[in-house]
Amino acid sequence: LLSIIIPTFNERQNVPVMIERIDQTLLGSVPYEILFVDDSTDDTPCVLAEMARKNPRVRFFHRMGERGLATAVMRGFAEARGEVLAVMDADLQHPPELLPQMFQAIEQGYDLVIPSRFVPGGDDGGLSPMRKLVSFGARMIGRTCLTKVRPCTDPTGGFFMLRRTVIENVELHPLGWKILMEILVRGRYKQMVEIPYRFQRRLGDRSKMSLREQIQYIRHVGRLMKASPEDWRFFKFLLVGLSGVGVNLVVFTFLFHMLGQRELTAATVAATVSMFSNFLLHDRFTWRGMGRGIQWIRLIKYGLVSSLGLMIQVGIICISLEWWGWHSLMANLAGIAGGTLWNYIANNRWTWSAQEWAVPAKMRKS
Ligand SMILES: Nc1nc2c(ncn2[C@@H]2O[C@H](COP(=O)(O)OP(=O)(O)OP(=O)(O)O)[C@@H](O)[C@H]2O)c(=O)[nH]1
Ligand SMILES: [Mg+2]
Repeated sequence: LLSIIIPTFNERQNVPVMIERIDQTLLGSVPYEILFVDDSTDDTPCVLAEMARKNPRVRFFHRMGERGLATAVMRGFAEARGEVLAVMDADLQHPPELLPQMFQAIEQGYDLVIPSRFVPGGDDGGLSPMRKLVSFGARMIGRTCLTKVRPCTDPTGGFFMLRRTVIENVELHPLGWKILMEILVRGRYKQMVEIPYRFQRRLGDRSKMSLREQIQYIRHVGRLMKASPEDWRFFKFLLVGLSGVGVNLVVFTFLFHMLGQRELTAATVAATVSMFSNFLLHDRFTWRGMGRGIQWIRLIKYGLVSSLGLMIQVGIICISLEWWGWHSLMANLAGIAGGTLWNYIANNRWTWSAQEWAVPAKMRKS
């Protein structure tokens, strides 16, 4: 059984069209139920009650005094009887005609099926240029900050299908709207697939998207980062790096402008001091509790990694300036990104590696 969960907030015009199009698409081919989880303040519940009376496949739940798209979907999960669950918006931006193809993918063994506007054949034409920009920013933030979201090109679309096992006994703590991000990070799935689709223009009624939802989204991403240790560590690494820039500037200003030291001397001392402060902060904050043994050894490793990082940074800048003819600002940014990535990966694997180097058993003294 496929349970199609549709959250509604004041969607009275859209509900009948939605049901009709789902029936036209699925009736006779896939066993299904349609579950509306409604928080409306208008007469949508009356429309839903009428629909549920006429159509045995329709059920609805009206939540009194509650709001929130993600929690509405959670309620849908709890009430659903199906082994396969689908979530979609009520305004027909998500075409119901895609449901059979999604269901087929589940039958083929995929755990999670996500229609995407951003794979070849997809299209997000239904949004205004401004909304497109906001949506692009949101996707980039989510995919940059969260490793598990990265393989998905459309994690904010709100249209997906999954096997119940993906969320069974998983504690979900959604905030705001993007329940799919929550599932991508915390869910139990092995195989995920994306299907291209054309995002439609909103049908009827007003949009419920607001600035408040966008702020909630940022908070939600922060919370998910804390729930995934690697992502959180990388964020702390960047924070410490930023603090290093601050330390460097303060020391340089003090030596050069206030004590009148030579520029090169001031820059060298500033770089050394900021490297020390970065090391101490990484040791106590970024990789807290990860470093084994003597701190001096970690400091030497950190120095080596940083020196190589500097070479990588300069190398990238030279190559992109000389060979590719990039603008100096772009070349510098690419260099910083390359060096930073190297530093993180090398320090994570080597300087603060939680595992001791494995010594073969026969070489170990008994
Ligand atoms: N139950 C419930 N549903 C909601 C709530 N807020 C929004 N929805 C529903 O969630 C879906 C998405 O809302 P939309 O207003 O279409 O948001 P959007 O698709 O990001 O924005 P548009 O492109 O302008 O349509 C719709 O089916 C809404 O009715 C809520 O607080 N509770
Ligand atoms: Mg919509």
